Amino acid sequence: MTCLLAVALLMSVQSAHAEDGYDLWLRYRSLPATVLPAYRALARGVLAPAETATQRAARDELLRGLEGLLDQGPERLDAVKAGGAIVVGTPASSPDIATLKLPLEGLGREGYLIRSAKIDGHAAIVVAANDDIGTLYGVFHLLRLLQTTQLSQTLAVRERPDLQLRVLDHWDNLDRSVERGYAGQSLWDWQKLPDWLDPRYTDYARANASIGINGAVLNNVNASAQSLTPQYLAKAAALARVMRPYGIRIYLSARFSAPMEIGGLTTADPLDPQVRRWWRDKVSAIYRAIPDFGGLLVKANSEGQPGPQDYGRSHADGANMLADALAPHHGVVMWRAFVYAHEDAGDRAKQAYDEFVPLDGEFRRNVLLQVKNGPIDFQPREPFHPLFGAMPRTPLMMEFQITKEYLGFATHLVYLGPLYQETLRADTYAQGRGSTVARVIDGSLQQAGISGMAGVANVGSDRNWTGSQFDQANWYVFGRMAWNPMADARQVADDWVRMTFSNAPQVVQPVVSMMMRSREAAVDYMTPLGLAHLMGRGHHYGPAPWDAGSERPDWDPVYYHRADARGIGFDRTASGSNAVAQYAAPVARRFADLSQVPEQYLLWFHHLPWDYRMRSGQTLWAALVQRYGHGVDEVKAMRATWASLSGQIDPQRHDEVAAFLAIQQREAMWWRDACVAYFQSLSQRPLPPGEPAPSHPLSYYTSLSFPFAPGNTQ
Ligand code: BDP
Repeated sequence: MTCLLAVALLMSVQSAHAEDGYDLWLRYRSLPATVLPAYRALARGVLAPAETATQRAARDELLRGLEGLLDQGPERLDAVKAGGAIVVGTPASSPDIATLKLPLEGLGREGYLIRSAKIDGHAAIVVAANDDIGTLYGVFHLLRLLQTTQLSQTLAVRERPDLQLRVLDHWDNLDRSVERGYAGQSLWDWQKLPDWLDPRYTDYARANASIGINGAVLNNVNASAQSLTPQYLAKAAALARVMRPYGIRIYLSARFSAPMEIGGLTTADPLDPQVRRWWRDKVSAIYRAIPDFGGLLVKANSEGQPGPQDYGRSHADGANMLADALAPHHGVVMWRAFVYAHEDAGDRAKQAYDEFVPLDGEFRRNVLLQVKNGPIDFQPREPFHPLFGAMPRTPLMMEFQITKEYLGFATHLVYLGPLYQETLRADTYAQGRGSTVARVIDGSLQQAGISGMAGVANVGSDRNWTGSQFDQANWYVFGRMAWNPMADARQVADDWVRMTFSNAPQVVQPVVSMMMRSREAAVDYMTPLGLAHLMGRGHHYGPAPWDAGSERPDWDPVYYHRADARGIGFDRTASGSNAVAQYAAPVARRFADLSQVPEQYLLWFHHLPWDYRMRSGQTLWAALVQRYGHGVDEVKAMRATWASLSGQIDPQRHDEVAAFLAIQQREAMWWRDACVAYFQSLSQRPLPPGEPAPSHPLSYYTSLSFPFAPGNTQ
């Protein structure tokens, strides 16, 4: 009996601490004994107003965090009575903060200070801002300092975001399927909204606020007009109410033909007065339901979506019509630059630039052009998009993909921090050296209009939110880099590992280093040396470099690698498509010149013979095979590292990650074998010494099919 009771007790304790990943980086588990006494003294109690919903969110988060981290309930103070008070507020909400006369100017609404201070002679930690939302962000920052054991007696943090709009784009459909989603169904339970508000909505908002994300586009860019009907606007309004205290604005994707589909009009021509009136009325109705609505995101005339060009109008005509409807309400249009048409026989990589550069200066002030990081489509590696720096009179907003459509879905461990960093720090030379992409999007280089960054979300209804434990890091790093585009990927990974797994150096160091290598590993086992888009057509699961003959050539891998018996690669120099000329002269020269082009972009810009001599002296063929093998070796190494951490990480998450790494290793091998077998069938070269033959003949790989691969909702 006693024994049974003990087992029952143990089980309940275990389930209370279930480590299924739901808590994300906000786990707030007890801190190491080495810092606990000092931290308890520094953070004895909380003095924070709780009049507004945002103030309550900040105070509750702080209490919740301290209770977990310090392993004891903090005091809720009503005055600073002794040392160890955490004082939170704005000059308006807190007399103590008002008395301190802190230098809050220049911090805007969202910035904050965290300082060690003396109040009535007592040591205190102050979290101060101009507005409640700034204090909420400050509280999350303070909690991060505790979680990562960086709290000290002399705090001097001053933060404000570099970008104004920090937005998650959900590619969620109204039937709850998620385009390119690998984490279960959509979070938004449209059927039960607006009456039932799943508590997850609040946890989603907390997670976003903790990393400074201040916007969410609720529905897929391949939009259904239904999302703009009164029925769905009421549901969106309910979500907006949940997210408002956390500083998150709701946006919607708009289908350009909505006036016809749900408005009964016979045209969606943006210059037609009736169409314009329809949008003005629709936007007013949205603002009646959601007074702080953020604006509309539009994918137009791309991949079959309707748009202004259907009526002979330009992208600027389309965007400006919506901008005019939104302007009186201070809403924005995020108009996507991801446009390409298969009727255009030219290089797909050139189309967005050709389309939009002539329109520079023609957009209203409340339009942002949302540009993917690279000129094709979220590949494991692409050079930066040539539009960055090429439209000095238009605010360009970055679009990254957080969900790993082209990087192994949820089961491959690929940390995207290095990918984001590589793009943001790339030098466009638009105004000479130092014209980084980060400076283009933050407005400091060219124009100081609205600024922003969007990330295609990877969250869904899975318990762990993102489909895997490590994909949480990609949501996290996106938020941190949207706040500060110059944030360091390694430093962010370090914070994330400490908050998510452990502060123990024997965990932090190896896990961070494996994360930092993981993206390069995926590039190597999928698309090394500048190759791109070799994934299976449609679903994008696994290798299919042989794929050809689809309804649109620019969806076929053979379009991208152009391999034959003589060589491989896409000639984008003057002898080919000349896409390279879309970059500023110093960049174009470097990419076009074989002696200067970074090896990582070699086959992106050049078509070369198999026996081309690499800088290492190897032939291109040998280097290609070796890169593929190296990618697989890196995954083996990650797996061994992770295995060595067993016992240092809770078994539930350790087992899940270990199982996923086994999948990744198998699939990395599959990628390597299939690509090597296929390219060898063209190159007719022997494998370099020491390189194993693929496990199966090419016909085996080409015979595989995956009709139910996830995320393919079209
Ligand atoms: C592609 C995706 C497709 C999206 C498209 C987009 O395969 O599902 O609709 O991007 O960004 O990468 O619009």
